[in-house]
Amino acid sequence: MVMTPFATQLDLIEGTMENPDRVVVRHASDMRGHYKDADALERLVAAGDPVHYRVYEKAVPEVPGQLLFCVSILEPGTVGREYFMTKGHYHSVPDTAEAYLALHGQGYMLMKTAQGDCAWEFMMRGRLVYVPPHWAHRSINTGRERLVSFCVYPAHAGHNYGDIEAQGFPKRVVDQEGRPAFV
Ligand code: PAN
Ligand code: ZN
Repeated sequence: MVMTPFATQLDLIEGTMENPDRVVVRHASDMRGHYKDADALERLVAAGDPVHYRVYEKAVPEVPGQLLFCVSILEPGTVGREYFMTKGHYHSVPDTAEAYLALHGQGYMLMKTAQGDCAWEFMMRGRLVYVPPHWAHRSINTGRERLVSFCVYPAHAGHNYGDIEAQGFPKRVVDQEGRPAFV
């Protein structure tokens, strides 16, 4: 049986999707273990546990040949000196890539491989970051506005968060006198 074509409407500045099938909302409390300054994160949780980021997706069958796509909105801010970021993950099927088109705001895509390579790419409106297969990826909002991006990847890729929770990334991105620094 063939699948029926569909369309959806995105707001490229707000980062919202009309009639999403799934909205993932991650609060500060969902980010425990990811920031260096755990006390600063707990203060943020106690002060109202604000939303860190939201991801809007349409559901498609998660099998080879299909594409998953999403828009995500990462709020601006810092935990201690570290900029707000996503959890980050490898794909469970490691040989699957992902393309990220930045739509609004400024930040970085931080990437690493299990072999110890680390890379980052700047994100601003119109920049497309290609995350090759085997690279874990995390987006980081280093600007003062929301970082909005659109991503697309093979629908069977899956998400492996455990390895990042266990090992983190080789670099942290911190505010040094108002500018991002990789430490
Ligand atoms: C994105 C991410 C999204 C949220 O859709 O899932 O930006 O980041 P985390 O999943 O790391 O919390 C993606 O990379 N999908 O594969
Ligand atoms: Zn991904």
